[in-house]
Amino acid sequence: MQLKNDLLIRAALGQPVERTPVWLMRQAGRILPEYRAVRESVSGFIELAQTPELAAEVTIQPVDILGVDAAIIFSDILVIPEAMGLPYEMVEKRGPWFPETVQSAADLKKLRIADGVDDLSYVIEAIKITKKALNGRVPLIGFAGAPWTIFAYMIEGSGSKTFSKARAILYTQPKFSHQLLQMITDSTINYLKAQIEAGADLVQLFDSWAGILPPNHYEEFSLKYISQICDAIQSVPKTVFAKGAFFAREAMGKLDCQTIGLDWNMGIAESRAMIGMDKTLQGNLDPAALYGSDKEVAAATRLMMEQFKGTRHIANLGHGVYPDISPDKVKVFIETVQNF
Ligand code: 1CP
Repeated sequence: MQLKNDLLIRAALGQPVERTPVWLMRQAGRILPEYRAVRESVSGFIELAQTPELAAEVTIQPVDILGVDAAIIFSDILVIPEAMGLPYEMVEKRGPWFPETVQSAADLKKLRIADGVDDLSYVIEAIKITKKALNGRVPLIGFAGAPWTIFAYMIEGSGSKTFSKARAILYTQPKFSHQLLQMITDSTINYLKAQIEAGADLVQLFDSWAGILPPNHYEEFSLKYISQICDAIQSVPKTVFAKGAFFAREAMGKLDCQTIGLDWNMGIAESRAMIGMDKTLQGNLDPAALYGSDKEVAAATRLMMEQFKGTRHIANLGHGVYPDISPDKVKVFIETVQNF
């Protein structure tokens, strides 16, 4: 299926584009009343994510309603631990929770390397339905968590401000840490390959907890595994978004991927200098800028666009859109990019 709007893919590959493509991290599951209506028709996030027709519907909503240049498949990064044998629950208003966690090498017996097609068939089915329904209007982004971020949830059992248990284990049980990270990496490669086979046009790795590691541990316990994933996936463009990993930008410039995501703390000119000219940069408006008036949102967006001007760029926020942002402000952001 030929894409009618392939701006995202061309921008990722560093090919000429008529204008900068734009999408938003977390565009599918947070801000739209139309999303909440679908969400309320089921028991919760997990049922929604595991019902391919509904997952496809909420994936496409931001394309129809907001006019973004890409869709991202509705799922979560935590489907990987579940597919490896560690199920999670989504606790209303609190987030993910794992009844059982992994703490030492003995626990690895509970786990298996996930097969992307069999263990995650509901995501694969949702991608196929979405691709058909999109009919080439915009590219579909597949995604997974980066191994370190998934490891952090598997050890901790929930979200955490510090993920101190997960960080402690890197010091106390480095061998076990590497064994678990390798199992997550192998599962993620299988999963991303299955997503691509089903129709994903580009894939993104989310390393949401990159910024809590010291640089040496980031290199040893995160980048090493991200690098394996980038090397294993060759058929579509890859984006790596490592939130808070300002200290690793030079190293990220050497990954076998096309795009590096910037968070809003990362200076644009400085990041370009560290990462180099042969990567596309994605980002990086402060999500809080969307609390401003229409005029203020447009001005902040134009300031960001000016700073990326003339180099490879995919416009986005510096992290996920906040749940209480008005869809109208999101539209101002999108239209300002598209008219720039
Ligand atoms: O929002 C979308 O565009 C839909 C797809 C999507 C994506 C890309 C969801 C649905 N989750 C994610 C990624 C994700 N999930 C990340 C990486 C991006 C980021 O940093 O924001 C992370 C860290 C998670 C883990 C997660 N899932 C959290 C954070 C927990 C913490 O540590 O504080 C939470 C709250 C969830 C739940 C979740 N995921 C997605 C939705 C729609 C929800 C809400 C669940 C509900 O409706 O009850």
